[in-house]
Amino acid sequence: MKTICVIGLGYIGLPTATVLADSGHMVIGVDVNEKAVELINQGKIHITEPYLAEKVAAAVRDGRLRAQTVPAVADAFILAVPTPFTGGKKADLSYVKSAAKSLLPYLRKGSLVILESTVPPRTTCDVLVPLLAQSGFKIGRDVLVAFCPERVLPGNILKELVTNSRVVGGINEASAAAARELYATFVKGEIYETDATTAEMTKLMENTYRDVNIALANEFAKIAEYAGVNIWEAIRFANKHPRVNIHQPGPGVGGHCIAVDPWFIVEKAGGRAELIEKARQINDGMPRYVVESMKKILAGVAKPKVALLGLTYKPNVDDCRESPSLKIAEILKQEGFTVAAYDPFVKTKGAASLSEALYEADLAVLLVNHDDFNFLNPEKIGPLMRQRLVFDTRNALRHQDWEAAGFKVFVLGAGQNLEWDVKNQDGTAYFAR
Ligand code: SAJ
Repeated sequence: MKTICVIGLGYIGLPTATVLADSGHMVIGVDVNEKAVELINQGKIHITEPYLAEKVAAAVRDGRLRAQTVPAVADAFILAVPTPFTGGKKADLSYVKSAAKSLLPYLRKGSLVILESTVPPRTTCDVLVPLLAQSGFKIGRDVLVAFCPERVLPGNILKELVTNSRVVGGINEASAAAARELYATFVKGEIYETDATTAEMTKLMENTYRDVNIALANEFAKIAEYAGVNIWEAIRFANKHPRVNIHQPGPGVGGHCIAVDPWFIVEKAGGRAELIEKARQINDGMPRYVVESMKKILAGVAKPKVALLGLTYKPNVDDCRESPSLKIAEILKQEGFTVAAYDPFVKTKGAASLSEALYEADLAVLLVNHDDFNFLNPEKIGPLMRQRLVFDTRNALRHQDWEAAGFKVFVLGAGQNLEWDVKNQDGTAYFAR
């Protein structure tokens, strides 16, 4: 049993704190947000993540987790603070720096400091270590330091924290070994030891791999529209190949990880990250592309009203950070559309109800495939709308049901309606659907 101070009680820090408490450690959670600290000490939470509320309540009740606004003396410190952008798509390390400074008075001989926040390569060695050295301790001998990235999927964090494998990157072997010992108390997956910079790069490569793959899917979707192919079908078939795993196209990439982390590589790559940068641009361009598609669907409609279904960055979460839906809403408003939006997970933005959003709309657009939207009933929705037009950017709706209810269905990446109609004036259908 160790005393562990987790600095930053957000989407990563708070679940990590509860899992550590669950494994028998004494955990002190630290956050500058007084409201969050107060809530946690009452056994409540300020974010949404399945099973987290119960876990926090139990850990606080058992006296294994308490929250406060300043660090305390501990055997290990885990830094899980945000690393957003500064202007110019560069990593803002100010939270990492202030967290590191805040723990200086509490370091003791034998302390272990672990950085979990995603950072550009070399940050642990070039930024964190010099800061910690201000304590007067010999870093790497008296105080051990490691970079141990989280790789959990929002929506499934508590499970993945335990089952995923971990990469622990020490500034030296003693640091990596100490970090491994700590994670081994709750991680059931493999734990791989390496150096801190390799671990930083590994984390960034994981999310960049996904971003580039999604960009490829989005590019395929645009080409499919042009060529009269249904991309969803084509990807499904291509992925039957044993060594192919094309991702899913969509209205863009959101969230605080995949849409951000590739830029941390670009920042340090000295112009070598050409594909990575291009992929970011392609994914960032998708909201505009989706709006252009809507404009084609609604060509000739006076003062169109669009109902956006889904505001979060991905299904079944309440997180709207970097959400493509918000960008789409913004562009539509700039273009003079009347925009309504509904999201069952977001009560603070958009319409209060689905029917309010759809009322007298000319086009319904599915942007996020929340499970709740499986229950959309086109028979009921049709009479609410001014026109029966639906645009599915996730290929998630049951299109036959919508067609049966009198809707004209448009699907992102399905080349039956959009570019194809525009490009082919001879009236010949490329292939019947
Ligand atoms: N998306 C697509 N097409 C796809 C997959 C995703 O358009 O085929 C979009 C989603 O709609 C969403 C965005 O990408 O807007 C990102 O969603 P996600 O579910 O892929 O990932 P995140 O951002 O929730 O979590 C990622 C995960 N990284 C990887 O899968 C490599 C997670 O394991 C990381 O821990 C997390 O980033 C993080 O914290 O870095």
